[in-house]
Amino acid sequence: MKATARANANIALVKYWGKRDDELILPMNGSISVTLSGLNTVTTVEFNEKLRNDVFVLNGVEQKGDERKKLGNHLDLVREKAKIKWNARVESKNNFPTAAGLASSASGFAALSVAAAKAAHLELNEKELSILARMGSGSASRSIHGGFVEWQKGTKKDGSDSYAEQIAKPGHWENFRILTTIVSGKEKKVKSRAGMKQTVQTSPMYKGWLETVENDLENVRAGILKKNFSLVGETAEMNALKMHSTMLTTRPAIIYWEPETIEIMHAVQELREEGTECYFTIDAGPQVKVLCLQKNEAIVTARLGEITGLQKIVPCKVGGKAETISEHFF
Ligand code: 2P0
Repeated sequence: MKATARANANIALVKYWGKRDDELILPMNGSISVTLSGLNTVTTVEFNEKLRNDVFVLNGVEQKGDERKKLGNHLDLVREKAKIKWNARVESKNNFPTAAGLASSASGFAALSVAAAKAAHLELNEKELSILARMGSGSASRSIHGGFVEWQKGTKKDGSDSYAEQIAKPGHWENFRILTTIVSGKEKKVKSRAGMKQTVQTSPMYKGWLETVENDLENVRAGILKKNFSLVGETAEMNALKMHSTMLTTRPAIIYWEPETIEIMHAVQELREEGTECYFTIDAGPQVKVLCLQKNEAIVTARLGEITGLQKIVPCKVGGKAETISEHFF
């Protein structure tokens, strides 16, 4: 009862920030993302009757405490569905820094869900996999799919209508690029889960966020289908700034930006003023993702490369869906 899956990270163009149900992980608003090629998590799961407890090894380090508990809770969902009681050994590797705002939980729970379901011989369709991944981490619901993806917030109490669906296939927009910058490999101070809860409870800006997000979803959805880069980029950049203004006005304030984060934002604005179209978006961390088209990739990369403190630029195309693979870690 062993299986391995690989899932890509995703970056939201319209963000998920805030839950209406903490237990089932149901969001306050819908979100749209693009799946990233090359930034992935690979996870092997084996259910084994000889194991006395679940074992979780992440990037070569055995996890205890909260991380193992979260994993165990997620495996329980699979064990319940499959009617099995066995514990599992799980080994997982990210090819990018964990918990630095590069959505490791999205690719992590998507890969875990696909691998665990297969190892338990569950035949789940993509909707069921997205719901399962969502219950591990909200953004993971989107990493089940490739291409451009929308996670419907849903309205039902049981969460059965809150899952992600593909808006457009990876091949739909071949020249769309996401340049992921890495300015700090440090673990962030405020995890998304705690941060978004505080925001919903205390930010006076949160009401404005909810009032405008539907319009952002419409614009980004339409922009993707028409391949209107300006519409997608402008809306995504403003949506990220709106989310960060709710974070900044949370009590206590959540400031994810580092000096380099702001330098990159300025560089993107300058590039635009000079006629090179590009836009930024930022998640719950200091990393900036710069959106551009292939024709401008070299010029944007060169400008970002001049910023000291910027450790790495990872260029990504639109990536594919989560899938099982045949090589296992053990
Ligand atoms: C997103 N983020 O849409 C937003 C933008 C961060 C900022 O989804 O509590 O790790 O596990 O559901 O999915 C990060 O939050 O939070 C996130 P949980 P998750 O990508």
